[in-house]
Amino acid sequence: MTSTHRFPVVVLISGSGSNLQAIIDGAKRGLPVEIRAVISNRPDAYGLQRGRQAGIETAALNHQDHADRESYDQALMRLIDGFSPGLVILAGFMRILTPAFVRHYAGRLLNIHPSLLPNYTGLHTHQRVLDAGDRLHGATIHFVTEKLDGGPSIIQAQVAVEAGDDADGLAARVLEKEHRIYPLAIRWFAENRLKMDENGEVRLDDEKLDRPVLFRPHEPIG
Ligand code: NHR
Ligand code: GAR
Repeated sequence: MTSTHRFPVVVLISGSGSNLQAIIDGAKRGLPVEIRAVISNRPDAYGLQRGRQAGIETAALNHQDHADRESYDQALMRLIDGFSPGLVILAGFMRILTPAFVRHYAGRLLNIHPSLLPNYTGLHTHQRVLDAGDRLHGATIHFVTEKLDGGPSIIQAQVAVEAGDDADGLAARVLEKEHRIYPLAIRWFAENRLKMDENGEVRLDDEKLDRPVLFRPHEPIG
């Protein structure tokens, strides 16, 4: 596929960037996106190296260099908009975004969250799932709205909690699923099959999604 058929995206990260890598690898195998830039709020994020290695433009915009969230988010918006993306992808981006930022990208801002939302919004989800004794965990792709981890969900993948799991082991199994579902949701968006309207209603192939699609690895979906 030529780059003119590819949908322009910008990916925001804070850390390892394994979800970024899944998108980079997907783009090499037909995921119809052009990653215009990888941006990190942490200058030492390993994901910036992954981006450079793939020949993608990278930038670090350190939140510590800004007086408050408003000024940081204004600078981040200017940086992102310089790449004219049709979609902004949060991939392990660890800063809460201001309402002004979220509104600016309304309907074109996705996040991956490591839990079965609406359960376990916020941080440290794996340990909290273990502490609660849950037997089912997973990951969710959702549109970002002003409500933290509260925007409408698109697709979820489930992971069984095993006896003797610790947070790191559980996180690793959840990550494997994350790497499957994020490229899928991004493909739907890039192919114009997935939309969120002004009322926060999500449509996939013109059907209203009242609950997220459940990822089933052995069935051909998408
Ligand atoms: N912003 C808005 N407005 N809405 C959402 O749904 C967002 C968001 C920004 C990020 C990702 C989210 C997650 O998937 C996300 C969703 C960071 C924090 C957090 O508390 C919480 C949720 C998420 C990301 N961050 C601390 C903060 O003060 C900083 C933590 C750190 O730097 O390690 O911003 O879980
Ligand atoms: C992923 O598990 C992602 O779901 C989670 O951070 C990890 C990033 O990994 N995101 C959050 O917790 C957002 N608050 P990665 O950098 O290897 O993609």
